[in-house]
Amino acid sequence: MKRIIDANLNRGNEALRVIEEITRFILNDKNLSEELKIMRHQLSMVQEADYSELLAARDTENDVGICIKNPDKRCDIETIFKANIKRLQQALRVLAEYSVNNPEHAAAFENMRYKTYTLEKIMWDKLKEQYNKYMLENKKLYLVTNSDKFETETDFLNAVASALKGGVDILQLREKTMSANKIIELGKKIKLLCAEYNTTFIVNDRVDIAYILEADGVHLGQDDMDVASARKILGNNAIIGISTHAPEQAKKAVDDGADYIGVGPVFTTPTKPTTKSVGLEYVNWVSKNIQIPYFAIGGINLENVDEVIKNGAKRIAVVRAIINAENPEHAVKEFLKHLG
Ligand code: TZP
Ligand code: MG
Repeated sequence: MKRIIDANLNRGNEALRVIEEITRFILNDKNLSEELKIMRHQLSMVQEADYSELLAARDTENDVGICIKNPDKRCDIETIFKANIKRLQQALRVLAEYSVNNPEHAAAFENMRYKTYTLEKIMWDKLKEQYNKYMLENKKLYLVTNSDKFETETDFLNAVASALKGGVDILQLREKTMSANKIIELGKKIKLLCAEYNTTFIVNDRVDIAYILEADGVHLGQDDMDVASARKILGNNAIIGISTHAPEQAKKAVDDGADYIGVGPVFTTPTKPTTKSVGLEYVNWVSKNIQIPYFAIGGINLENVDEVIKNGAKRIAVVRAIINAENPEHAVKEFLKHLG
């Protein structure tokens, strides 16, 4: 029992320290930082009081749980935060359960655990507010879905999961022929998958559905709702992207406050048959003239992606070359190699 208490006091303290650093150095939030510091001191006090007994019970070499890591998980502030707040809650829960001989401690641990749930929400909202847009900077590969070619929903979801596993940075739910209700049902499942792989989740066209699904943002076409109205509905933290096909549209999207733009179709594509391709010249123009992130899109595959990159693109969006690939995970990894 002492060994469990010792391990979880350490776990809790370490997780608290990691979270505290986020409040201090990233969110610059003095109050939150203080609150976490107090909690850390409370845990340290328990540790201090029982120090020699806890140390005597320690047996790190024989701890079978040590060094279990998930190499597939990405490593950004969001992930670090989520992992450590969960670690903290688990540690507190274990401490409460195993403090049967000390009801006072058990109650204090439970109290702290409840506090962490409120903290989690507050910190998450703050991180989102501060980081959503910054995080876009580091996102390079954007998968736009199309389930048309799949016989069953399960096959489609498996392909999506495989792509997410490969490391897609953003996923857009784009289902042009589905009813709103079907998109919502499918969207709930896709959102869960995105959460599992920590992938940004965007809804195509429909601000109402993005709102209902609490997506990270919405992608709008030239004939969809304007950016200001979409922001009014989705809030300031939502990521709003706009499809553009010409310099004037790109400039307007920036003026309107879009967070990113789509640039395409670079090549003709059956996925968007009615829109004329804009060619690599437009990619080149945007690279030189537009300061917000942009994703080149349309007919991009592993054979021609280098050409797109040569014209200045740092980010690309893809439908068929990923979702219809025999092995989406592998296709994603190959794209990521090109994007560096
Ligand atoms: N917008 C411009 S091109 C396009 C969209 C949604 C479709 C791109 O599809 P694919 O299969 O990658 O060519
Ligand atoms: Mg659209």
